[in-house]
Amino acid sequence: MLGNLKAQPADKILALMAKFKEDPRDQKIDLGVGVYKNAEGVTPVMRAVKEAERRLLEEQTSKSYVALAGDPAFADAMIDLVLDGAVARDRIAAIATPGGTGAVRQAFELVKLANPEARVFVSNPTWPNHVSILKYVGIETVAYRYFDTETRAVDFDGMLEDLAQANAGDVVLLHGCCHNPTGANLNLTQWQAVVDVINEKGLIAMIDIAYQGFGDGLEEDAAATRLVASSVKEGLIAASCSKNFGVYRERTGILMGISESADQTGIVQQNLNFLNRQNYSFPPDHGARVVTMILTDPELRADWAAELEDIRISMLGLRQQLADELQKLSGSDRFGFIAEHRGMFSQIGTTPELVEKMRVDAGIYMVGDSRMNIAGLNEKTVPILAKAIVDAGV
Ligand code: PLP
Ligand code: TYF
Repeated sequence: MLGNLKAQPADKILALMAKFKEDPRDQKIDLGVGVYKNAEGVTPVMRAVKEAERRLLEEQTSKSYVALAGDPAFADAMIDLVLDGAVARDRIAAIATPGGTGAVRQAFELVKLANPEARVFVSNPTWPNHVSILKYVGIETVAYRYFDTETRAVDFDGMLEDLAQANAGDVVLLHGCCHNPTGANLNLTQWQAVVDVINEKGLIAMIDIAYQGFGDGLEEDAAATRLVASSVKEGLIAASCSKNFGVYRERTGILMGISESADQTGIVQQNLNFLNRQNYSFPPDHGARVVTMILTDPELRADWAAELEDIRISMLGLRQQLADELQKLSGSDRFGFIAEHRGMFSQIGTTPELVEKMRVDAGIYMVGDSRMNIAGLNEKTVPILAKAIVDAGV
């Protein structure tokens, strides 16, 4: 049986991580996987997380199972963080999941259960796992235009034109903020226009929000998700705590299902619990409990928000420094988009050949689609990257 297995496609981002490790050069720069790193190149445990873990270690008296949906207090805290009352609580069903990836997977499985005919519209480009999980679950994917490789901004007319091709019941997957991989985002007027298409055509909104607090601020980054959630009849929201709480390996995320009316919430909740049971029974608890402790303790929450804000500001500073340096070296404004993009990533919009050239010549590791993780830089490496970009002829 096992001899029948065929090789599976590797994850390009994770493969790049391995390649970086093997590179013996001291001056190499890792702009690959989306993990926050401080100026020393360290991915720290956030202060509030350390403190919550310390308390948990002292106070926790049992590690017995919690519940198929996870701890209800986690759901309440996360629904509040993401939606802040935008939708009546009794319309929302939720399950804790292993990371945002788990939430995305369960969302697609729920779509398949509810409407096997539904197609999922995804941005071109999107996070590669969206496409590969859809394929694995057996859902047809349709790409909508999103990134304009000339302007490095959103091709909004193209996006609306493509979404107009969706049929009633199709799902539109949107990145709540900090688009991965491009860094280019819609403004709120554009979000409203997308909501109008969704409602006019009877589409189902699905939001993946993995970087709340990394773009314009905790509340600002949730504004689009709240707008969509409060304006549509039905929707799905997959949220990740990996980045904004820095709990990557704890696998902490949540899937919310918003029903048209409170009468349906029970059956949605029952289906979500069922999906958790089919896939792994009980979701991981440690990260969720830490997140809940932080969000419900005013002091821990304030300290967490302050540290997250420092992280956000540091990435914005690196963006501006890189845009300035590139303007100086290239004598043109064509890299100004780097300061306009938001989140961890910017796609610089060049060819895989030039990305490879920068890797070989200068030890710069960005993903083949020319996505770079801004947090992989520091003040000293920004000029090195800028020079490599200009030298490669980007
Ligand atoms: N969705 C997007 C767009 C992402 O970039 C990520 C990666 O961080 C995730 C979901 C899920 O991440 P995780 O499963 O680590 O929470
Ligand atoms: O896009 C990224 O880099 C992050 C981390 O299979 C990640 O979202 C990358 C690949 C993957 C899971 C997470």
